[in-house]
Amino acid sequence: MKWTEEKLAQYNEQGYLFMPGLLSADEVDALNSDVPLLLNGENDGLHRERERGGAVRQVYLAHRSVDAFQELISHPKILHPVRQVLKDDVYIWHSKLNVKDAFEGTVWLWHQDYGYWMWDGVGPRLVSAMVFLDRATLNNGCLMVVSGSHKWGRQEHYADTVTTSYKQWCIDTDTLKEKICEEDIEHITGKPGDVLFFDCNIVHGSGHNMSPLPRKTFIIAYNAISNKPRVVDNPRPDWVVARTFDIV
Ligand SMILES: O=C(O)CCC(=O)C(=O)O
Repeated sequence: MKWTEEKLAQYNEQGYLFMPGLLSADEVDALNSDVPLLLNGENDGLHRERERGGAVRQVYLAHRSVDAFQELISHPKILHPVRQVLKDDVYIWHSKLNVKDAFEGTVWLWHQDYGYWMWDGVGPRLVSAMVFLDRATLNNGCLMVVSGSHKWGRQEHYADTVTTSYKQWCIDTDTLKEKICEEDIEHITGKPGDVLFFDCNIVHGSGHNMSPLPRKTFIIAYNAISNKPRVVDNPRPDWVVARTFDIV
C-alpha cells in the first residue's frame, strides 16, 4: 500500500499529500460511533482541551484505549506511506481528536508542528496523518496549508495565550507577511474518509467554524524510531510526547 514514486515526489515537493477516499464508509462509521465516548468521557485517562464556551476542542490518546482508533494507527493505507516517507520504522508521538464544534470551534493560528516539537528533543522526522471524520468545508474551518513551506525550515514561534482558550505556539505576523504568498495557501476541504499527510515543518492553520456543521478530524503523529526524544529540561507530559516507543 505504498505510494507511487510520483505521489512520494508530490509529498516531498508540497510538504503534504491529500488522499481522498482512503478509508471506507464502514471504517469511518466505526470511528465515528466511538466519538461520543471520547467527547463525553471523564476520568478515563484521556486528556481533553476545551473551548472557552465549554465545547471539547481536543481529546488526546484515543489510540491507546478505543479499539477503532487503536486499529487505525496501523492501517496499511496510512502506516505504509508514513514509513516510506520517513524511511524508518515508526511509533506514535501522539494522537488527537481535533473537534471544531458548530459555530463554537476556534482558530488554529499559523504554525509548524516542529516549531515547538523541537523543544521536545527530536529532529524534524515526524509525519502526521489527519483523518477526516466529518466534511471539512470553507465554512467550518477546514485546514489550510502553505504549499512548500516545509522547505523554509523551522521558523521561530511564540506562545499566543489570548486568541483561544488554548496556548498556541505560532509564527509572528511580520514573518508571515514576509513569507506567505496568498497563492500558496491551500484549503484542504474534503469528506469523511479522506486523509491528509503532512510534514512536521509545513506551515498550517485553520479558521473559526462559522457553520452548523461540526468539523472533526483525528490526527495521528508518527515519529521515526531512530528519532526518539533526547532528555530535555521541563519535558512535556506523556499524552503529548509519548514515552513509550512501541513500533507500530
Ligand atoms: O485542527 C486544525 O485545524 C489544526 C490542528 C493543528 O494544527 C494541530 O493540532 O497542531
